[in-house]
Amino acid sequence: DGDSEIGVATKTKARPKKPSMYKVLLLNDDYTPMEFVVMVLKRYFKMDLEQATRVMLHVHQRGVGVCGVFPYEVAETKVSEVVNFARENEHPLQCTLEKA
Ligand code: TYC
Repeated sequence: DGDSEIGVATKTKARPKKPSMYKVLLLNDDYTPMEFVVMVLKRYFKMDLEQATRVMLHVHQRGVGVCGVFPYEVAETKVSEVVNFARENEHPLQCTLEKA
């Protein structure tokens, strides 16, 4: 009588969403030495000296800059590592996250 659902295909295939991406931002301040910021960018964001210097100067001049874009957990870890490293060295450097 037409009520049977036998053979009716439904699209329920599991499709894990791609993870949301987050920008890791570096903020300018008046006290953190330029060489320290360059070292941070090389160490935690795998930049070479030229890239790191360019990003550091951008932040110095504009107030904020992007270090990289990562899945949430990676971005969070980078922020923690950078802030911990700065505090260990008694610098006020600020690093934060923003949804990309
Ligand atoms: N403004 C700092 C100085 O003149 C250098 C600096 C650059 C600090 C980038 C933080 O995220 C920063 N020593």
